[in-house]
Amino acid sequence: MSEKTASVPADQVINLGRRRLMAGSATVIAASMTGLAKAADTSSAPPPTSAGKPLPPYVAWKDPNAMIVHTGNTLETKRAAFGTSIITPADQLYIRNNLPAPNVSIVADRDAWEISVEGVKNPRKLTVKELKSMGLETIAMVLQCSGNGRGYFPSKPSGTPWQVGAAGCVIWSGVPVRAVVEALGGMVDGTAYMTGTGGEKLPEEIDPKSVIVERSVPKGAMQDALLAWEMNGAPIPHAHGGPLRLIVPGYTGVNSIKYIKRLAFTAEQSDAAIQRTGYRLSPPGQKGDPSQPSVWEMSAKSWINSPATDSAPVQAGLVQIKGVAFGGINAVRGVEVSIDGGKTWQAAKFVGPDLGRYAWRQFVLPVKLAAGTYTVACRATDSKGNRQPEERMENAAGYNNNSWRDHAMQITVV
Ligand SMILES: Nc1nc2c(c(=O)[nH]1)N[C@H]1C(S)=C(S)[C@@H](COP(=O)(O)O)O[C@H]1N2
Ligand SMILES: [Mo]
Repeated sequence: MSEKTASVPADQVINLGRRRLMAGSATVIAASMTGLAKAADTSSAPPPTSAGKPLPPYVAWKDPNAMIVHTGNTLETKRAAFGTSIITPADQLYIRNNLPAPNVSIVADRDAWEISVEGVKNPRKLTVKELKSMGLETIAMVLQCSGNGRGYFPSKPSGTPWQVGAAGCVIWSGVPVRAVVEALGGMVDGTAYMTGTGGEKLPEEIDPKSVIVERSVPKGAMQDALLAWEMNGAPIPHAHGGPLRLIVPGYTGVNSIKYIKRLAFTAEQSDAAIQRTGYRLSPPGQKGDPSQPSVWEMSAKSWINSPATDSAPVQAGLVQIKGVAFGGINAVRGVEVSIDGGKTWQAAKFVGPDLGRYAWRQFVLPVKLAAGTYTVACRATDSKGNRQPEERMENAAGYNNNSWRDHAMQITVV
């Protein structure tokens, strides 16, 4: 990886990689295009989203009214589209690809997909079919891009300016990683990290370490991690990482590797750019480097979805203020709402079932509002008493924004 690319956040490094790839490797591109074309219903062009840009063909099955299409590889859910169901339906879930997805032919025979498990006493390849015989667990989890909320950074970091919608709450089913590790004799001595590698085809003419999607997390994250083949009760869509995805609950999205082909227990973190210099909490103006914290665990966060600024004006009277709250690595304990820009707060009530530590909860606060303009905000508290902060933590790439002030909204009541 060159000095020049080392200074930009991972989102951009990878885009740069793709540009190089497009310039240099017609075969790889042609191969990935074939995949896209096959995935698409080519008989009719996808309808444009209400934001304008049409859905890319490989996700033409998404709900065009729910999505904001930033680019072909970055789609977010509209704030007003998050309903009151706890679970985000597949057709409304955001998409973030650091590299073009592998050919869709990889889901033709899902059970045949192989993963290489390394750094255990008896390393070996396992098919999805074999994994299915080794255990089963289901977990509801907030999948959230590290850059969700980047759009509120006044410093305008490079990368997608996500607002709230690079997140969803999804149910995953698969085998617990700890069951696989146990079946293969346990981790080798000296393991400190769990490293997952994505199954994308890499361009041939550039250093694979500069583009490969390979992330390491502390080995303790293994306890609740899954190798999942099902999302919301159906085989994981190819676009969301089918046939097999590593799920690391409580960690930001980048750590949950799609189409995983290798899971390794390692003494060191991966030396891939996405781990070494990408996804680091660098001080503003500084390059990412391995001495800075990696973007791993998520913290308490919440936002209001309704009334939303992008929906119709609100009628005076009793208004139900609704939103989602989650604790990240810890369970969410409570959430408060303010209608005066954070001067005073009232406890909101959770609605619907509690799907566990890593899920979000829907909340509601009924308030009587007279005509006027209000700044509504919310702040979550996790089970350890950590409260969502007023201010974002400034960092060069715009990661981990959980500032309640940034997520506050002005609503007009008529
Ligand atoms: N193999 C692979 N895994 C990946 C990525 C990727 O580009 N390739 N992107 C990561 C990032 S940055 C995020 S936020 C999530 C997005 O998951 P989704 O597209 O299913 O919403 O996947 C993560 N896992
Ligand atoms: Mo991400």
